[in-house]
This record gives sequence, C-alpha cells and structure tokens, in this order.
Amino acid sequence: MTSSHPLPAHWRCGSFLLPLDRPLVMGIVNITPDSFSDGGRHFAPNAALECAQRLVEEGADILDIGAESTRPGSDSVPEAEELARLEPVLADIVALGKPVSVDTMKPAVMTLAAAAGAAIINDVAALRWPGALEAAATTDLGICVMHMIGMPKTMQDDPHYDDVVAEVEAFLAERVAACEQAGIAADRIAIDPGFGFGKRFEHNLALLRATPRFVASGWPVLIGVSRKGMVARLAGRPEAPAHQRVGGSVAVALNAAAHGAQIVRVHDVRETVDALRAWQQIEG
Ligand code: HH2
Repeated sequence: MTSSHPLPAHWRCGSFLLPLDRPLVMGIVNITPDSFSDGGRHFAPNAALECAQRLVEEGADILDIGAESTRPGSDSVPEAEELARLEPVLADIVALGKPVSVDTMKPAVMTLAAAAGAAIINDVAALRWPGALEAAATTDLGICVMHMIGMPKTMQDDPHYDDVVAEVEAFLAERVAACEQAGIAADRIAIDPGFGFGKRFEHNLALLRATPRFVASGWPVLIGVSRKGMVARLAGRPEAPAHQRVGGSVAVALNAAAHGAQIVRVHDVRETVDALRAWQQIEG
C-alpha cells in the first residue's frame, strides 16, 4: 500500500467524527442463529437490543450489528432474511446514541442501514458485490473494506499466497481506490486484513505481525480477531472453545493497539476496554 496518505484526525462516519488518536472498541452484536462464538444468543430482537445496551454500558465506542454469519463454511443468508433480522431492532440500537456499524455484503442492507441511521458499513467483501459500491457511495457512512478470498462457504479450502502481506495490501489498495473513484471521501474509509477469511494460521500470524505496515498506509486499521481459532492457537490451547478464548483475544487486541491499530472488533467489550485503559494509563 502507499504510505503517502496522511491519516485523518477522524474517521468520518455519517454524523459521527470518530477520533483516531486512541484505540476504538467495536462491540459485536450478532443477530444470527449460527455465529461461531455467540450464535443464537442474541437472535431475538429483545436479546439483540439488550446485548447492544450492555456493550454500550461496558464502554463500546461502536456497535457492529451482523445478521449473517460469515464463519468458515457458512451459507449466504437470503437478502429478505437478512433484512427481516435487522429491521425490527436496528432503529432501537441506533437510538442508544453510539455509532452503529452494519456488517453486510448486500446493497439493499446497506441502504436500509443508512435509512435507519447507522454510521458505518462494514463489508467483509469490500464492496465487491454488484451494486454494493454504488449503494455505499450514495450514503455518507464510514466504510470498512476487508480482505477475503472467495466467499465464507469455501474460503478456507486450501488458501494459498506467495506473500500474504503484500497480496492483502495490494487488494486493500485496489479496493480503497475503487471506493475513492466511486466518490467515497478518503476520511470515510478504514481497512481490515480480514483475519480468518481465507487464511491459514501462518497467514493470520504474518498479517498480525504486519500491523505496523498496514498502519503506515495512513488508512485507519480495524483488527478483528476476537475469539477466532488463531487466538486459541496463539494461546497454546488450540482446542479451547470460543468462550475460553477471551484472555487471548484481549492480548491480541492490546498488541494490535500497541502497534497502532485504531479499531479493535471484539465480543468481550468490558475486558478489552479495561485492558486498553490500563495500558494507556501506564503509557501516560
Ligand atoms: N469477522 C467476522 C465478521 N465480520 N468484519 C470485519 N471487518 N472484520 C472481521 O474480522 C470480521 C467481520 C466474524 O466474526 P463474528 O461476527 O463473531 O462471527 P460470525 O461471522 O460467525 O457471525
């Protein structure tokens, strides 16, 4: 990626200007029956709203709402179903007053998100679906473009790279350029290497270690490793179930923030906020 782009002071996300001089914690709310870590727990609208409220109380800077699981092997959810999961609850979550990110690949869902007052489109397909770039460009929302090989159904089928960091950088640079060409202002764009999306453990680790390189590009960097399999491997307990990956997840988030990542996407908001605050106090 080019290093000539100067990091803006803020990430412009609809009516929110999110500061980029301290790590932002993005709390995950999955309105799905099948997410890898919390599938089914927040599927009912009331449960989703309660989860969002709790994450705000715990100190989340951003709420990321997903209505389609993208875990390895998952099937795509039909558009009508994804809309039906979000519609009953999105406006109520927006009303909590925090910037709301909607985790989707689908243009119709992006349009719904903007209409409901969301602040960010978080697209694991980096606006590559037909109509997604145009749908995002007609909004004033912040955009997170993430690297993924193929689609979740098949992305872990023998992923291969000659140089994973260079290839992910090149992909993100191309998607950022596509966003800018479509009229999305530079200060609306953030990038994400896409941990676990078409990557083996070695690829994920190389990308994590390259956090300073991504940060040097000048685009705000979002890191999403929370409770993923790589955390269990890093912690030396590869068999640990998702709910036992909290300590490792916090350590990785802290490491990413210490290397300059501006946004960490996490399930365990309280623990991550505590760790980041303690670290910041020590650093002065
Ligand atoms: N990871 C997941 C979903 N969305 N978005 C970004 N930008 N970066 C990520 O790393 C990322 C993401 C997968 O995690 P989760 O939402 O907890 O699980 P599921 O996809 O099974 O709902």
